[in-house]
Amino acid sequence: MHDPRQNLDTLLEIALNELGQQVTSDEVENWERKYIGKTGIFTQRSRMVGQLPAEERAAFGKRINDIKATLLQAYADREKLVKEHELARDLEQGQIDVTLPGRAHPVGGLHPSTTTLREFYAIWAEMGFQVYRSRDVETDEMNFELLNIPAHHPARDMWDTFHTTTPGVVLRTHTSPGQIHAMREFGEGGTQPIRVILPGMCYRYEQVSVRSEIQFHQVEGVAIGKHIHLTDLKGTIAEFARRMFGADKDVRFRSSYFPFTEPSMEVDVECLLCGGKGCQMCKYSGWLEIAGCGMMHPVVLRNGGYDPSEWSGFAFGMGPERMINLKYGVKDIRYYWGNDLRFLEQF
Ligand code: FA5
Repeated sequence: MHDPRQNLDTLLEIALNELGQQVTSDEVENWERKYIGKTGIFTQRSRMVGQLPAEERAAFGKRINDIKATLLQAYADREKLVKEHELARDLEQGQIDVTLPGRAHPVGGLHPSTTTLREFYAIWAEMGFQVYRSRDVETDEMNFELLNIPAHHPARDMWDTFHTTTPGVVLRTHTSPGQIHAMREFGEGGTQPIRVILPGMCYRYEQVSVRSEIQFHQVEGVAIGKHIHLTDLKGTIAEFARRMFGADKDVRFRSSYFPFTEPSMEVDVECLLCGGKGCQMCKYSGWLEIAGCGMMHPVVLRNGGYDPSEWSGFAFGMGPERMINLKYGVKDIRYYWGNDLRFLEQF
């Protein structure tokens, strides 16, 4: 076997040169196997140390170790460089354009009834009315009796009622029982003025049609004070209509009947579609109905704890769904609870 020291410098130069030409991780790995791996050229040389005379072995061992250290360092440097290049190339080739718009997630919106109720709250709040919520399930007494509608009264026919299995307990047919709750809660025994609106769901056992649902919202309003007159009621409602439908819209009051108000009226607003000329929506009358209202009946005031010889008040009840119909020309009230997104997404 030839001298293990032969051509060591040349070999080192060749090895380093060759390393400089390896451009992929695989090539660098092959280089490592060829020169410094288990069976690599320099490893084999170092194993041949036994063939040298004893006094020369230490010097050779040191030399070959220095060479191997140089090669190991060069190998590590090259490997790092090649890996960095490969990473940069992978990143460039496998690039994802993060600026592309993603898939849109469907986002829910507010139900048109909710939006309209909020519009109501804002308008009435500006006019000094606070929101008071009362229950959906009522006693017959609250829903009818205390509102001056005794059991025998023919006016009960105006409200087709859902009764519960508990005798005397009904789903409220209107928000008017809230009048009694509000008077009793805020009136402090009939000594304090009140201005509240009472929004909420009402239920009626009636034939479902384009105009009538078995459940719908109402917003009741109550104002009680010492000198409240019919003119206050008319002015307040007209102002509400002006803010809700626009300053150019006229309102009119027609006499009507409710057992809990005296006198009673229905409120109409000038048709939003034809401006009063007459069209299909207003059934060629030029007017659209928006509320029932009146001066609070003395019996009702008394039931709420007020002395009607000293106190007076007005009340009204509006249906937001029918109002949205008017405002947006919705032709069928059944859409509101029909769960059809094609309808709901239009608002
Ligand atoms: C009442 O319920 C009275 N409590 C209103 C009132 C309050 C008068 C205070 C005087 C003083 P009416 O039954 O007309 O009145 O209903 C009031 C409003 O509720 C209607 O104008 C309408 O907008 C709405 N409404 C009534 N029934 C339905 C229904 N089936 N579907 C949708 N909206 C309805």
